Amino acid sequence: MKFIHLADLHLGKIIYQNNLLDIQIDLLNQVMNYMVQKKIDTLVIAGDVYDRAIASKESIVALNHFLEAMILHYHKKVLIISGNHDSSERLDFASSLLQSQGLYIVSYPEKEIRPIEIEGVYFYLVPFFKPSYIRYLYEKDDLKTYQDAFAYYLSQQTFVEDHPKVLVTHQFIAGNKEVIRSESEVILSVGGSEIIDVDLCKDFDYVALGHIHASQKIKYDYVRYAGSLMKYSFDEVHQKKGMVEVTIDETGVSTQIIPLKPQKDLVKVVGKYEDVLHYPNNENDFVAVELLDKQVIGHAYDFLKEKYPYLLQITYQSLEKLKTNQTASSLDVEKQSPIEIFKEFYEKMKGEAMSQESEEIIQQLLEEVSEDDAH
Ligand SMILES: [Mn+2]
Repeated sequence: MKFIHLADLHLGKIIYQNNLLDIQIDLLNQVMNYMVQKKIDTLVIAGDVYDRAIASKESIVALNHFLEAMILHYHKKVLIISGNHDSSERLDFASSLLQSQGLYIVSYPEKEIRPIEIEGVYFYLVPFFKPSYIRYLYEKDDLKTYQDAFAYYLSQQTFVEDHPKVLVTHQFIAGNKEVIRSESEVILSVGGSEIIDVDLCKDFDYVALGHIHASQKIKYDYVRYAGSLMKYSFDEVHQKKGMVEVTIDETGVSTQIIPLKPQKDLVKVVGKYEDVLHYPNNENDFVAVELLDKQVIGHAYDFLKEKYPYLLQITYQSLEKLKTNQTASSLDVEKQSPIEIFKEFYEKMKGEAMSQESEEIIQQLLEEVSEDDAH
């Protein structure tokens, strides 16, 4: 059988005041057309359907239209889990209503997963969860980390042995190599590690991941992040976005990335002001211009905006470098004595030099602190 794996749609996302919904709808239609054309009957969406917990009305309407066309018109099956950006309650709404038609939405981890069998392949849907949810679900107070909770959750399940099985999840699964991250992702765990070892899911035939926005495999060919539907931050400009076409048959599992073409792309244009003004392309794209000029050009924004109507950002490479140098020079603090650093800080904050009296107090405090340290 074949299915399409998508993730991180982030419907209704806004970048620099531009709502991306129309572009996203067009991309979803590209997915639908491809599936119709290739007679692929199952779509898996591995979380972050909406960009925010309180999704805009337009993005809810857009998703409804898409699902209606997919399920009622084309009789496709759609499997969805919620991600860390989705509100589980909102995604859960009416989820049991359309199961008979082929829409499966799981927004809370089930105590015992009920797999969905399609053409002999078993799909296990595991929506995003925090360790606290698993502690509550099984009354196990000792599950502290994401890794603990995920391992325990899987250990409580029974999986089919004699059929291919697919895990769909939205956790930060990582292997021995560094995962390519982007600014548009949100960190799952504040303090503590959110990382889960990929080897916990190595017994599946395919693992459909969501959360990380760069399309990539994790240690194994059959463990994949689909990546986001389109580029959502300027550090993603060199990433290729698309959907994963997964084939499972007697010979095993194979994947193929099918590129998606957004009506407007996110691009970075680099060069000297005079050159950038005359580059031939990208008039219709969301553009970040990085200027190589040594000096700041007055009115650059206005002129560049005429050339690139969707100009979102201008930066200067030389200024960026300067910033880095400043940070480097502030490392000199290591060579200064604590009282010198304190005096400098005081002067910066108060706009005047520290009085002799204050200096003595600080000096005394510093000595007390360093005595404490010595113990
Ligand atoms: Mn995401």
